[in-house]
Amino acid sequence: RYLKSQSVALIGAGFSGGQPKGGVDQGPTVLFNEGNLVSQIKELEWEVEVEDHFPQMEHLKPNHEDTYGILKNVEYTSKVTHRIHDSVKKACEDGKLALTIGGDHSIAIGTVSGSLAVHKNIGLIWVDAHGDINTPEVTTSGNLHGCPVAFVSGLAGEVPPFNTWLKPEFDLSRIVYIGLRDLDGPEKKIIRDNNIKAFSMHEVDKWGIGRVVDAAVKYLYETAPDTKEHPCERDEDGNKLCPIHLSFDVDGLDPSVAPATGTPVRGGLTFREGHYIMEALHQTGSLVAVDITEVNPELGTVMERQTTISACSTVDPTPEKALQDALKSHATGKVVVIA
Ligand code: 6HN
Ligand code: MN
Ligand code: MN
Ligand code: MN
Repeated sequence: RYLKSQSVALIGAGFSGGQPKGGVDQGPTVLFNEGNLVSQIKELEWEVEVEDHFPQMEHLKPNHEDTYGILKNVEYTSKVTHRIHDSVKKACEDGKLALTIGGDHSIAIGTVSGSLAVHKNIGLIWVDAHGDINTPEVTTSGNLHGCPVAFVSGLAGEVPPFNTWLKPEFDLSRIVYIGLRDLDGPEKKIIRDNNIKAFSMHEVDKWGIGRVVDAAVKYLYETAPDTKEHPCERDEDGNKLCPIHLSFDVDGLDPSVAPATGTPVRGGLTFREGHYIMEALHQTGSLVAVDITEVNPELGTVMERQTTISACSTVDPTPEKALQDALKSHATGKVVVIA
């Protein structure tokens, strides 16, 4: 519907400057190499064009004087997310699925603003234990991976040098959270005051992941802005539709499923709940952009790292594989991934 071909623009965004732990910059490398992401996507009959950014960014280095108030690495993160923005925007203009592999979640400043630049009525599904909506005033860590939703929506205000390129035009009525269970106090207030749609783990327990994903998609479709300038597509019955961007933080999954991540929180999504989200969103036919973030292969044991990589793969190398092969046509939902 929104894509011009079965084609993925795979964007490697191995960036760790949005938080203090090393290793998360190696996410794309291990998912491409150990996780065989490219060949797995090709097996599902998608064309893949790989764009690995970070090698070209080596001259950009963190620097302890690079701060804005309590925020750390602002100039560094601004430069990197601007490049990611340009890549995602280009992929969307070309009608390809923009699949960005992080990197910490600050990269979403680039991915969300990039897809929004092309798809004005896009809806965003944010799978995460955390809200990532801290502003420069309320963050206590100063880590930018806790702030991307505030940056793209303008809640963060004018932060140099982001304000030289970032148009903070994302409307907070266009995000739905799934999997929340660790919000900072001020984030709870921001979510309440802005009436943001959120399904925490409590709602996943209560309704089941099937109903939660249905309700999330229905909400984004029904509330999509439909203007003369940017009219919505419609289904056969005349109901509004909109493009969808999924930003998937692996810490949305339970630490037993994805232990190799910087800020794990117990009580998360199961392996199947993660895959179900991917399958169901694929079936909508409206996905235009996907981010997989916060895979940190240096955290945890070798086993834990493999468990995490496998949770992010298109095809699981366990007995479940036989079943997935049998269901292939429908398993293309996993194109992307991930858990
Ligand atoms: N993530 N709310 C905490 C902070 O530092 O602002 C944790 C953020 C985690 C961010 O997991 O993408
Ligand atoms: Mn630009
Ligand atoms: Mn996150
Ligand atoms: Mn998180």
